Amino acid sequence: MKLFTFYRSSAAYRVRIALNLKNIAYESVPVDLRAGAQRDAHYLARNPQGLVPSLEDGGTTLNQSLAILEYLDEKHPEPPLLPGSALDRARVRALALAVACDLHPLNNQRVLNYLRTTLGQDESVIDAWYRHWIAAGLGALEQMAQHTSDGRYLYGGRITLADVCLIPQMFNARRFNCDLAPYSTLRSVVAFLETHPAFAAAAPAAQPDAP
Ligand SMILES: N[C@@H](CCC(=O)N[C@@H](CS)C(=O)NCC(=O)O)C(=O)O
Repeated sequence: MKLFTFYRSSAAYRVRIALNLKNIAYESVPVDLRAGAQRDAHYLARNPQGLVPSLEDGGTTLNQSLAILEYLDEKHPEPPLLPGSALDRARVRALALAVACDLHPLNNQRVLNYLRTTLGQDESVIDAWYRHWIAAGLGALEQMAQHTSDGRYLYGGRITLADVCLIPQMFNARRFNCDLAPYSTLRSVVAFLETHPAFAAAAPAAQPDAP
């Protein structure tokens, strides 16, 4: 498999964690988002949205990290990223989607660049935007986690899709110096999981394209 990735892309980070958890060997192909490589014609032919990650498997390319995660889980079921019952799966997906669908897209590079360039906003406005959506997203997730987490995992006493989405998002929030003090449950999960070998090897600093 080939993973088209960027070291600090949180969506790519999710897929790296899953590949590591499942012990799947892959080649990293860096796409430099700072240089706009995601908009090169070659890459757009692979991923018309101009976003990382993309995963090539057996000559076919897959896009969208959540779709890729579920594909990997179906093809390589051990260890599972989703629990056994329909109800538990729905709850895990709700946690994962709160990050991947509602929080992350608002603070994506292209959204911040649009505010900065097309709409002419200065860095203080960009920062306020970023922090606002982090606080709204993580605040709600913390409330959810207080009902579902044992302080080590977001849901159900084992690693799930929800943790795979949480850890990269918390990395991003730290990178932008967001105040994480209000999210004690989320911080506890991060502290527990970030030393796990699959998570540590997927971290931005451990990537071949990291500066
Ligand atoms: N929903 C997509 C989001 C992918 C995404 O937003 N990737 C970001 C990096 S985390 C990206 O490629 N941004 C490039 C840009 O904004 O130009 C997924 O989960 O794969």
